[in-house]
Formats: sequence, C-alpha cells, structure tokens
Amino acid sequence: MNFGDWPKAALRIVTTLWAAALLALAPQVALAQDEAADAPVAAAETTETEAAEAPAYTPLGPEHIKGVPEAGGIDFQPQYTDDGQFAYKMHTYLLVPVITVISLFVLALLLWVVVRYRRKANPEPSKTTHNTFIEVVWTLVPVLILVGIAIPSITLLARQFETAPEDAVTIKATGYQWYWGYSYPDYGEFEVISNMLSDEDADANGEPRNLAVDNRMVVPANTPIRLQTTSADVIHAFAVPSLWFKIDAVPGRLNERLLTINEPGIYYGQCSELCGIKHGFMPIAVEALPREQFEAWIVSKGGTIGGADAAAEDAQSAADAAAAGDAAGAVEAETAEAAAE
Ligand SMILES: [Cu+2]
Repeated sequence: MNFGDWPKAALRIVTTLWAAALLALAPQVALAQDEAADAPVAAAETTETEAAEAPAYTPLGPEHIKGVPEAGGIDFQPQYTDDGQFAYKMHTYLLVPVITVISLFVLALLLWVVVRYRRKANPEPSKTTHNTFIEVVWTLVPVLILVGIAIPSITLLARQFETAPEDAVTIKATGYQWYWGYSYPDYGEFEVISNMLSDEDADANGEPRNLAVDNRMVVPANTPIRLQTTSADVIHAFAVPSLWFKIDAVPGRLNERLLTINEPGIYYGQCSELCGIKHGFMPIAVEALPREQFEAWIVSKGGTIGGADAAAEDAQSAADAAAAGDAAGAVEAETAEAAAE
C-alpha cells in the first residue's frame, strides 16, 4: 500500500463528516431573511429628521482603493476581513513552508539515490526489502503533518460558514446578464443597479479599467453583513478576493454568508462563474463606509433608516405581550427573569 493513501482517506472522511454537520445546521441560515421584509414601513417622520441631521454622502475617491489586483502580483491580495487574514496566515506560515520542506526533502532523496546508487558506484545492489522502523516513520510523519494541516483548515471552513448574527445588515446581490443589482431589504424596497464603466470613465475617476462601476455596492464597515446572492437568469458568482469572499449566485436559490469588512475602503471583485458573452465585464465594487456615511447613502437612495427594524421590534413586543397576556404567563415570565438574574 502506498503510505500516503490512508492518512489522506482519513482526512477526507473527517472533512466530509464536518461538511455534513455544517450542512445539517444550514437551514437556520435560510430562515433569517423574511423578518425584515414582512414588517410594514413605518416611522417616516423619524427618517426625515435623521436625514436632515445625517452628513451628506460623497463617494470614496481612488485614494481609498484597497482591494485591487496589481500588475505582476503573485500573492493573495491584502486581506480586510478576519477570515481572510486567518486564511492568509495559514497559507503563508503553514502551507507554503510545509510544501517547500517536503519538496526539497523529496528532491534531496531522489538526487542522493541517483548519485549514490548509480550502477557504477553500487555494482552489487542490496537485497533488503523491509525495514520496520523506516516504515513506521514514513507512515506516522505524514499523518502528523496532515493532522497539523487539518486543524486550522477545518477551523477556517467552519468560520466561513458561521451564521450572521440577528442584527446583521442584510444585503442581497442579484446577478443579471451582465451586471449586478444590490438590494437592501432592511432599509426599504430599493435596488441599486451596478454597471461597469467604460475605460475612459474609469480612467477619469482614477479607477482600474474593467473593475470600476457606476454604482458601487455600498456597505457599512465593521458591521456584520448578511450577504445573500441569487440570480435572475444564469449562474453567476459573487467574488471579492481581498474580502475572502466567493459565493455562487444561482437562479431560484438564495445563498448566504456572513461578511464583516474591517475598514472603510473600496474593494474590487468580479463575477467568477462563466455566465455568457460579457462574463468578464460585470465587475463588483464594494464601498465600505463608516456607519453614519452608509446611512447617509441609504437616505440618498430613498431608503429608510430604522423603519423596518423598529416596526419589526414593535410587532415582536406586541406578540410577546399577547403571549404573556394571562396571569400565569406573567408569573412564569417573572420567574424566568429571576432565574436569569
Ligand atoms: Cu456573471
């Protein structure tokens, strides 16, 4: 038996079990989206006052470009999410050194065998066929290496599937042939359509060609985002390398992942599923802003701040009150509170 096979098979089984466990947890993710959409739009007055107070929105200039490919680059782009930084460290400080050491070690063994045991230098070949010690070593060491890689690898996998917290901002990216639409169900019913700029317009903006767009996907920085993707026609994929993010946009299906961007800036990505003749011309530009400026942008697009949330909360507390309407319910609630304290 090839010594490398069974540890690999074991790793594959472990990984498969993990994936199955994660899939079993997945349905919770799909339920989160409807709450905000069901809530009636209310509190228009507060929105108007807030709009008056909020600073006006101005798009970030090219000096804020952070996630962008460079000519001749061979490494990952700098990472601006915790998962990206974790993955980058695993790649740089674990995988690359392990790969390098193993490759050099195998190369050295080959060279040694070729030189030392060539026919001229070794006319009488040894008849040895077994060496228990060496066989144990060459089985155990690869197993330990694979386990050492599996631990951070499975950790990363699990982190990437973490469910967004309840107060995350929901943003839905819809792929169209061949542009993106971004809707913000927490802030009213509006969709921003994002088309690629021509080379001249991108150049005039100081932005890279084939990546600059007319309307960016504006998001809050340092805030958990429940990013959902779907498609109106064929399969697209929403991918932004510097945010460690790639998720398919499939017609009739809603995919969801948690995204938290660590700092304000502009991050470019591209559709990453061959989707037709202009597949290469539907870039993604994410603009992460501090919270107030993000809300100013929402207002500038005709969205409502807090309206849907507040209404949902009202509905929730009304439902709670109804449930706890009878005296027994009230006593139970009090007991529960006391227990919690
Ligand atoms: Cu596409």
